[in-house]
Formats: sequence, structure tokens, C-alpha cells
Amino acid sequence: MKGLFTALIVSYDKDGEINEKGLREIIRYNVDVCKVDGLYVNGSTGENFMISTEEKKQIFRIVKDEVKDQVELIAQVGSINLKESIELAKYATDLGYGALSAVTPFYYKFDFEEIKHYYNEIINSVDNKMIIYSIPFLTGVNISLEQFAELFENEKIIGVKFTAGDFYLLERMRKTFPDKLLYAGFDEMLLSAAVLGVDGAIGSTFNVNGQRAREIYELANKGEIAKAREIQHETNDFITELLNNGLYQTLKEILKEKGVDAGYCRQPMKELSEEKVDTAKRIAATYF
Ligand code: NAY
Repeated sequence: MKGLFTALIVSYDKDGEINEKGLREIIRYNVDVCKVDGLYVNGSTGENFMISTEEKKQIFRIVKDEVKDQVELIAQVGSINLKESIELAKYATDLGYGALSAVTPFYYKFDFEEIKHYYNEIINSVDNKMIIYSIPFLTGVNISLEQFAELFENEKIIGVKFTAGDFYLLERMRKTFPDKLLYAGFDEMLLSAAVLGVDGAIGSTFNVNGQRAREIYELANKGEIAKAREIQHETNDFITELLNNGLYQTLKEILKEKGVDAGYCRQPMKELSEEKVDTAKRIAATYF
């Protein structure tokens, strides 16, 4: 399960329905053009927290059917409805997903005992492995080194998707958990995370920028830092423009420029203005 995983974009039509044809095209683009090692399905980038349980299952099904065994698949099943998480964990496991992931439960201020209970309940309900999805800037949930150690006591919890900028903590985790899988979650910090020895990365921008991410990651692992830095600079010029213009909407617009039917975002996310569509087209022409 090491390597580069795209946090998969999902194509929705104007009414917010899943566009299966478009989703299959996005998957093919990631596997055939971006050449990533795997897909992270129903993460933030898949607009997961705005869709129903049935829709989550439909996406898991379509992705598995399109990919077969071509690349690795991780199913994000986290939800503050623990029963839903368990249902999705069973569903994705039965479909043959190689690992599960679950966002730390958010919104209510769950204490650590509750968070630990959540992870153990999900992963002990299935014959699969769990990657913790830690994204404090969106969830408000910070897990300390000692708490990670406690979660990792369950051997089925094999790693963490670390979407945070706390590189002191990341370094401590690398030293403390040499056998756990650490994935970088911020694409704009991929080089720095690679230098610290992560096992891979999971990123939204890999939907279009997978090849540059691969270069950064491989150069860093070979110790060719100056070359890797050049590509990270170029990548971050792109990511800065992307974030300024609207992250998921602009990724979809870039995919459309590549002939992929990437559709629209699910409401309440809004559509790009005409001006922003033009900016997205310029970003696509500049970087891809
Ligand atoms: C997810 O579940 O889709 C992710 O968290 C993927 C990681 C991304 N985080 C979010 C919140 O989108 O790739 C990052 C991020 O988009 C990128 O680094 C730009 O900031």
C-alpha cells in the first residue's frame, strides 16, 4: 500500500447526481495518464460528506468495477454516524478494497476514548486494515504522538494519512512508528514530507498533477533534493492558483480541458463564475 494515491474527484451532474460515465473517465485518467499507484475513494475530494450512504456505496462499486486490480484502492468510510461507517467498512471490504480509512470523528468534541472506540469498532467489524485520516484543520481534532501510539496498539490500524503541517510531529511519528504507514496529505508539502521518510502521499491535486508528484517523490527518495525542489516550486505555483480559484471546481475544469467529463461540484459548493472558468482554462494551459 505504499506510493502515491489520488484522492479521487467524483463527477456530479448539474442536479448533483453521480455521473457514472464521467466518474469512470476520471478513474481512467488517473490510472492511465497520471499513473498513480492507487486511489483514495470517498475522501474530502470526493465530496463525501455531502452525499448519502447509498451514493457512497455506488461510488465504491463503480471505482472497483473500473479499476479491477490495476491499482490499489483505499475506501474512506469515516462518518460521525458510526453505524454508517461500519456498514460502509463491510461493503468496501466485500468489494475487495485493500484498506479502509476513516476521518477522525468531528463536529461534536469527542474525547480520545471515544475516538479510539470509533476506530476499534470500525476495523474490528471487518477483515481489513485501517488508515487513520487525520486532518485537524477541517475537523479540529488533533491527535498527539502518545495517542497515535495507543491507536496503533490495534495491529489492524496500519497507518495514518497525515494532512497537517506539523512536521515536528511527523518526524516524531516516523522515528516512533517505523513499521506504520505514513502518508503525506498536503500536496504543497510533499517534498518536505518525503524528506522525512513518509511511505507515500494521498492528494487531490494528483487527479491532474500526478506525474509531477511522482517526480518530486522519487527525486526526494533518491536524495536529489535540488531537482525535487524545482518541481515542488512549479507544483506550488499551480496549487496556489488552484486554491485561489476554487480547489475542487478548478480541478474539475482542468480535467474537462483534458476531455474528461468531470462535471460539477455538489451543492452547497457553488459553480465557478465565468471569470473563474476562464482562469481555470488558463491554469490548465499553463501547467498541463
Ligand atoms: C481527501 O480526503 O480528499 C484529502 O484530504 C486529500 C488531501 C487534500 N486535502 C483536502 C482537504 O482537499 O490534497 C490535499 C489538498 O487538497 C491539497 O494539498 C491542496 O491544499
